[in-house]
Amino acid sequence: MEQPTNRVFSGVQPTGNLHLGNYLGAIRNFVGLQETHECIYCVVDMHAITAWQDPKELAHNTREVAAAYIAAGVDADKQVIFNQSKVSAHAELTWILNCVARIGWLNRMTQFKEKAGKNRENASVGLYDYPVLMAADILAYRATHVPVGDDQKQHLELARDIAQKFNNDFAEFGGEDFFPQPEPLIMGAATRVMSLRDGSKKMSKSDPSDMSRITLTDTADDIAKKIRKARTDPEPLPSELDGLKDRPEADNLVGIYAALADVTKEAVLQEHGGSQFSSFKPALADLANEKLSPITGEMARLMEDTTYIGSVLQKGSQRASAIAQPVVARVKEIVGFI
Ligand code: AQP
Repeated sequence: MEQPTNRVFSGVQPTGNLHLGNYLGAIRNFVGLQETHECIYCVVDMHAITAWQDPKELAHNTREVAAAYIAAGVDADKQVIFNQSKVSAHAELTWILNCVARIGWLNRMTQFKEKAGKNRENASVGLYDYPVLMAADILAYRATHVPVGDDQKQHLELARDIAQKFNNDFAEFGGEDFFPQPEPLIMGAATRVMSLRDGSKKMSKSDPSDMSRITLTDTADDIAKKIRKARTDPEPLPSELDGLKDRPEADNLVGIYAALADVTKEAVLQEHGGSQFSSFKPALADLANEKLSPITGEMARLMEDTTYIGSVLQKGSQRASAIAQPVVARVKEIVGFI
């Protein structure tokens, strides 16, 4: 079985409130990679249900993530866009990889600890097993590169460990070098966008405060208001990167500006160093609106056309299955299933 050398896989959960962190940390990078890689972009609805989702909202949010991929610039004809639950290879491979992964490895996953919180006994088994499903997502396509935000780094390392252990455990049965070691691609000036209300917490879909995030459905007024009210300190912006140390909120806004303008944080500080937030924030709001409004507008247009989105997901899932099913069939042979 031929091993691809430049196959990208990534996904976003359809859990609503798609935000600037998802865009800058992941979706925007998906677009650039299609120039050089074969890309498979998944709407990971099976991951989404590891926490309760209203079924009607899940369906809407699934279409919305697909619309965001396309509106951001992913070519739905050339690349594969689909939702995870339509391709049974993900679930099938997860079971086999569950038997490769070790409980001790999963116990170290910080995302589970954060998401389960104090009420760990009441978290779903799916939430605990989330990283193994993620490994299966990637390995079912024998993907070589995975563009993600910084928060997913640990899960990627686990996927690499699982791939390595599978290859070792089954080396003499045809498993040697079967799975590649997927490389994380953590790109850009905003690999971890922080909450607008608290510079120590990442911007997230599940934050109860809508003011903590800029979403891909926000209007220009919403964006301006959220940035105006973003928490900051009383000092003006520094002119050097060093001056952002111990100023997490300032650092975050500068990082967002840099990522949106596609320049370095140093370049932003060269231009805005010495400015008060009262002048930097409106400049950031204008830039955010300039970059996001074409995407927001196109997403809204696509969301009106459920037939089109449905056909993209349908066609994408057939193409995804055609790649993943032979891989899973080979894995089954390797482990001895008849
Ligand atoms: N704040 C962020 N900064 C940069 N990248 C981020 N990503 C998420 N938050 C940030 C990246 O977006 C991709 C999709 O994420 P996801 O939807 O699969 O799950 P998540 O990481 O759990 O996202 P959220 O928004 O933070 O959801 P909740 O609130 O449910 O925890 C991933 O590549 C992720 O790295």
